[in-house]
Formats: sequence, C-alpha cells, structure tokens
Amino acid sequence: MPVHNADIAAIFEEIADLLEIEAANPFRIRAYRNAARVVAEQGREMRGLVEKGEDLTRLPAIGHDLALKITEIVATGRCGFLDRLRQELPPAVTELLHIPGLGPKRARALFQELHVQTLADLLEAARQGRIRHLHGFGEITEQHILHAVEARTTKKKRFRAAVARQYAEALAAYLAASPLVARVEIAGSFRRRKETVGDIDLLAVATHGAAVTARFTAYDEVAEALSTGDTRASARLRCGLQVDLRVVPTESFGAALHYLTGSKAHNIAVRRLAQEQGLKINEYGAFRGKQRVAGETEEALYAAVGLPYIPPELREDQGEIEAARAGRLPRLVERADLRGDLHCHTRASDGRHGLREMAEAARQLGLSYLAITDHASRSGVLHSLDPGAVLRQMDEIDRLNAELTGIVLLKGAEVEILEDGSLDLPDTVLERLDIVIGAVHSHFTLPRAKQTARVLKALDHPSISLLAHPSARLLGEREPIDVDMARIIRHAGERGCFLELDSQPARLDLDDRHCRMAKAEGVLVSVDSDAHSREDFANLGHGIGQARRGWLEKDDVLNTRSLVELRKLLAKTR
Ligand code: DGT
Ligand code: CA
Ligand code: CA
Repeated sequence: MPVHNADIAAIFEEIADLLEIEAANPFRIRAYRNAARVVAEQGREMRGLVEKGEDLTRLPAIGHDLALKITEIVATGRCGFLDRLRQELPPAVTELLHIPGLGPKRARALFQELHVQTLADLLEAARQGRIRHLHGFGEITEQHILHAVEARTTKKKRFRAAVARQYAEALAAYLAASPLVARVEIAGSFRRRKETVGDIDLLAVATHGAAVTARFTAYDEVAEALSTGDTRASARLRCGLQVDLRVVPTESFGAALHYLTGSKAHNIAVRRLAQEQGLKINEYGAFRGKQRVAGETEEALYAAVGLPYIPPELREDQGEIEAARAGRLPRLVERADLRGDLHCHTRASDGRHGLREMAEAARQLGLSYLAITDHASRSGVLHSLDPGAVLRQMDEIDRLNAELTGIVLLKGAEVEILEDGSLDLPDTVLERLDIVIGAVHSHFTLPRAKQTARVLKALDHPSISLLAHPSARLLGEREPIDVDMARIIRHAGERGCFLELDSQPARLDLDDRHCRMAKAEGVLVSVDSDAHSREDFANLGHGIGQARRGWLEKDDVLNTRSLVELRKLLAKTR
C-alpha cells in the first residue's frame, strides 16, 4: 500500500492526541501537530521525497527525529512509537478527545476512573448519570457529553470541502489521464461549493464505460469497491470518503452534470418546470417525446426550459429558479473582485511569517491592501500582543508602508470579546488602530440571551468595525455559538459595522444563510483569509465559494472596495 501524506499526518495527529492524554510536554505535542499540518499541506508526496533521498529536515517543523519517523512510515506503513503508545492506552480513547468539552484531562479522568474506553462506553456512562459525580464534571457537562456523543454516533461523517478537494482532484486527474476518458468533472455538493460534503460525485465522459469504471476501482487509494457496472461505480477511499462515479457519452454531458450537481430539490423543481412545458428531463438530456432537444451542455438544458444558466452555488431551490425566470439572478462575487484582505496574523502572534512576507504574498495575489490583525490582549498572554507590542507593531507598519509598493498595510488587531462583552484591549490603544476586529474565542456555551447580549455589547464599542467569524463554529469540531444572528446582523447595520466571512476551511463563518440575511439588511460582508501563513491567502477561494452560496455580489462585499472607499466606510463606524 503506498503511503500518502494524509496517512502520515493522521499518524502524527494520533501521536499528539495520545501524548496529550498522557499529559506529555506541551512543546512535544505541538511539534507533532505542526508536523502533521506541514506534511498534510505539502504539495509533494513525502514518499517521493524519501525515494529521491531528499533531506526532509529542510521542511518547516520537521527535525531529525520526525524525519526518521516519516522515513519509517513511508517504508513500512507503520510507526513503532505510535504502536507503543497504543499499547499503553486503549485505541478508542483518542475518540474521546474529539468530543467538544472533553480535553485531555477530562478524557484521562473518564478513562482512569470510569474505565471508559469507547464512545459506546461514554454514552452508557452519561445515560446512567455516572459522569456527573467525577471531580471537575457536573450535571451540565454530563448533558453536553451526552448530546455530543449522540450527535457523533448517529450522524454520518461529512468531510470539509477543502479536505475532500485533495482526494477528489487527485482521483479526477487520475481518471482524466486515461486516453479513454474525454472529460471528468466533480459534481454534487462539492460543485455547489458546500462547506462540507457527504460524498464525492464524479462524472466522466467516455464511450467505453466499463473500462473507465474498472480503472476507477483499481485506483490505489480505493479501500473497497462498493458497486461497479458499465455506467456507474461506487467506492470508499482509504481516508473514508465515498466516491460515486457516473460515465456518460458526450451528448449527455450537460444533462448528467446538471443531474449530478443537484441539489435534489433544485433538480426536482427544474423537472417540474420542464413537465409544465411538455418536456422530460433526465440524466441523458431534455426530451420532447423521443426527440432530444438538449443534453450536451447545461446552458442548453436550462435554455430548453426557458431559463438562463444558474450557477451551481445557487442550486438549492431557495428562490434561484424564480429569480432566473424573472431575469434577476445575482451576479455573484468572484475572487478577482477582492482588492484587499482585512484579517491575517504574523509571527508576532500565532502566525508563521513576518509582516513583509505576508505583505509580499498578498500583493502577489493581486491584493492592494492587507490589514495586519494579530491577536492582542491586555495581558499579552497566549500568543497575543500586549498593548505596548501593539503600539510598536504600528510603528513598524508605518516604516514598512513607506518602503512597500503595490500594497498598503493597515494597522489592526483581533481582540477578544470577553464574557461580559467588553473588548480585551485599552480604549487608548483601540482608538489608534485602523481596524479593530472583535472575536469570540471563549465561553462558547453561554445561553442564547447572554451570548447574544455579549456580542451586541461588543458591537456597541466605538472602536470595533468588524465581527470576526461570527458563529465561532469549527466544522466537524465545534457547534456554532447560540445567538440571535438576525438581531446581531441588524445591530451591526445600525452601528455601521461589518460581518466577516472567515475563509479558513474549518470555519467558513459567516455561513451561507447568514450571508443572505446580511445582504438583505444591507450589511457588508468582509471575505477574509484569516491567514496564519503566506500560503493561507489561498483560503480566500473557499470564502468566495461560500459568499456565492450566500448570493453575495461584488457590492455586498466590503473588501471589493478601493482603499480610499474602505477608509471612508471604516471611519463611519467610529
Ligand atoms: P452530499 O453528498 O450529502 O454532500 O450532497 P449531494 O448534493 O452531493 O447529494 P448526493 O451525493 O446524494 O447526490 C448527488 C446529486 O445527485 C444530488 O445533488 C442530486 C442528484 N440526486 C440524488 N438523488 C436524487 C433524486 O432522488 N432525485 C433527483 N432529481 N436527483 C437526485
Ligand atoms: Ca455528494
Ligand atoms: Ca453521491
């Protein structure tokens, strides 16, 4: 079995999890997490580097010991160190870490005192009310655990779009490399740019379907072929992702792409429209009686039912068909419309690169302004700048701006919204910054009324301009905070503040529904990278996908404005 970067990253993550439960040295744990990230993000396969005898320690975060482990994993598919750790702790105990609210300390307590080793054990212990009696737990925690485990065990795992992309694009390229295949597209929820996907739907154009499905099931990452035939096949990849493949002839490409892109609700609505006009639509085309009137392109298919082309991101039967009929489809924002980015981090807080490197990377992507918004707080603890450091960074930015051409840095900070809604930086510092971003990074489980009041109060601060990642969710890891988002959006509008759409693949926060709500209220959305390294500016593409799902047009997005206009808008919030 060839070893892929994702396999190596998974081993390092598991080591880090197990070390955390063993309460090992935090630096050691972080070293494994960083290594996992670096390996996962590498464009080149470690396997190839090892085979070429390249020096792995030249990669960031990879020292001598980790390089040896990578070599071992590539050679054997296993890691002796992980095997030893697994002998000390039951295999399922790392699962406990992925339950929100259960850190390593609590996971260890459950394991040691209640002998909980699996999620099933945990569920039983919670249902029997045995957890509340443990030191450091209580009835509320027990309820949280119960709900989280229930949600985790009943829901089918969905993949973040950016993770699914890596597997889907590699597989699509593999299929497309066959001379038998004329074209391959990734359809389904992935093409609609949903934040998570349940499975991947691939469409291939070819005349010899069976040869293509055979090539598909022979792919080296296929763990299990679930079904296979002349025109379709399904398989589960080793990473757990399921892939459905359809093979159609050229003349049906557009109809099949439309069918497979969905959503199901959109498809049904389009079919109904076709029926009203005496047409029948299926995966092979649009037909009047036996005659095919469209099928090769999606445009022709829509035209056959009297509609203009509807972008995949809108195909949810949420009013797009009515808008299309009325000629009122939005002209969705594009990546090239962005002129700046209002949220990023440098090495001064928890980023990986310096001011100049971040500025240069943003400029190369065609941005003309970039707000530096390192974490800042009164105390300066936990990777954040203290007030003095913020002021020094402002001077540094002034000096750098005098040198830089083609891009301007704005002086900003990402400031914690404390439990009571106040901002964790003195007003005298806040008012000197070009842009203040408020963010919730703690107390995620406050009840709705309190949580809403907290955010509303933060928005009342005269220095705040932007509410970062408004729901604070982490896809697949942390639920959104419980707030009245409609009220927050209205309040932001009254104050002249803006909401962020954070483009990190794990956040994509504002979500699509709330983007639409913001648009309806006239509240501009800032599509930001929240970059922690210069590579992360690529995240803007994910954010744009989400903005498009939220029907946002260029004018609905704050950072499509020129720097002059932006400064005017920011001045109004104060
Ligand atoms: P997912 O995988 O849960 O993220 O969501 P989708 O939208 O990719 O759903 P999936 O993979 O079950 O199906 C792919 C597409 O196939 C779906 O978007 C529309 C189409 N489709 C599936 N089932 C039906 C159906 O019963 N009727 C119609 N009209 N289309 C369907
Ligand atoms: Ca799908
Ligand atoms: Ca599917």
